[in-house]
Amino acid sequence: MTTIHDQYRQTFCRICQSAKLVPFLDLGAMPIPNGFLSQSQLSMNEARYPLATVLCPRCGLVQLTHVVPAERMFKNYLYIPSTSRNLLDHFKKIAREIIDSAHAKQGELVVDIGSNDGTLLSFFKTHGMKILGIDPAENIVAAANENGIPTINDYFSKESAQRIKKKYGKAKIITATNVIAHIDDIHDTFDGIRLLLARDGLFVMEAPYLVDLLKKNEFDTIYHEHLSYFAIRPLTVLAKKHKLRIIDIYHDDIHGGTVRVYFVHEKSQWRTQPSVRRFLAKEKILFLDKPEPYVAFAGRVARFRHSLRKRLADLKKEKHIIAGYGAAAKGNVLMHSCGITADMLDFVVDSISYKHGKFTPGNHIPIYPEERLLELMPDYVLILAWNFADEIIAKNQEYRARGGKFIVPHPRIRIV
Ligand code: JHZ
Repeated sequence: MTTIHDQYRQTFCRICQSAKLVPFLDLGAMPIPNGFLSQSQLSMNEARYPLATVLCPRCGLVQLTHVVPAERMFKNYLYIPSTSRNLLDHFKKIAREIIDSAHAKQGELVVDIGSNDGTLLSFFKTHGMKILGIDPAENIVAAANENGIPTINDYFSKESAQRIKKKYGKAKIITATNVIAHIDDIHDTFDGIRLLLARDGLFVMEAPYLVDLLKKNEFDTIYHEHLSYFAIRPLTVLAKKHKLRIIDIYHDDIHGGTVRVYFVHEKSQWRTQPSVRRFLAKEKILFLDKPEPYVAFAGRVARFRHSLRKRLADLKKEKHIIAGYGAAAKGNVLMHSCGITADMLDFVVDSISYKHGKFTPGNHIPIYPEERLLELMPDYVLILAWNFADEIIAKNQEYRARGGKFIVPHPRIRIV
């Protein structure tokens, strides 16, 4: 049964307030993708929310049409980054790089917005920085504090930034990885960043890059938590509105293609690097503020949805056992939008212990620890956490040696 409630429709662009928003993809109503269920919740009515996107041609921001209240999505959160070797290496690398770029000295303050279990901050700590996290997820913040990562259980806002500034002083470095896209009132967040950032400080955000999303058909990274899908141009508009300036940009393969964007106070001494001009020029050539690339993308998505469903249905007709790997939020979007039900996918394995014994939202597929893969030996494994496909395949050589096959959905469906 479909009930849609307590979300609201976005009628103005989140960054530039333009009312002219162009729709281009509608994936239909579905449960929030991190809304994993316990056995006792299976019989309850699950709320479903629309999942559709629009482009703002004025500033170039791609955004969702509907906003689900943050309280519903982030208060009790089951996602933690620290179970991926790749992510740990990535965070270790960027902590070092950011410290070097900021010319930060030991003991200066680093604040991480949406700090989750404190993985990124732990690397700043090993370099002798003073650290502070802020995150709304009660369950995860408790664990972070127990593990020696001082973390405030709150949303980052102008108001909480004011409190942090009063108690800890200004921050030399502020980081925000995979969280700015999750925030509805982005102007309040940027007001807070401006207020808390030291005069010569660096604010570094990471977010999935819109160009990768379009190019590699990563439509399943579109979900309720991700309210915005960033290219650089809309970020320059946002920075300007808050008297900040983008000075450097890096691209990484993590999460299917991510940009790391360095912001400083507009009037500070920092020199703007050529990378900024390069990214903006590339985006211009791709016509990212015009509807055409998005219409083409929507067409590719429709074809993909049909073909993945058909592939799995054919395998099922041949009586194969199929499992999913990685109970990722994006995996739930993939399953819903392709119509993959519990009679097509027998179970999902995942490395995060919080998810074990739970069921995927909407289609109610049981989630087991990764170790059960060899015990149950499905014929095929659909990699739902496809952004970690290489890591997952590499650590499951025994499954392959015994004849098991992986299905990798992106950038095109292939069997390994
Ligand atoms: P993963 C999250 O999305 C949530 P999700 C969030 N909204 C966001 O913005 C993006 O990240 C970036 C499992 N796994 O990271 C762990 C294994 O089982 O792609 C996770 O449940 N074995 C903040 O949820 C899932 O896969 C492994 O070896 O789409 C991966 O989820 C590895 C590496 C992962 O994010």
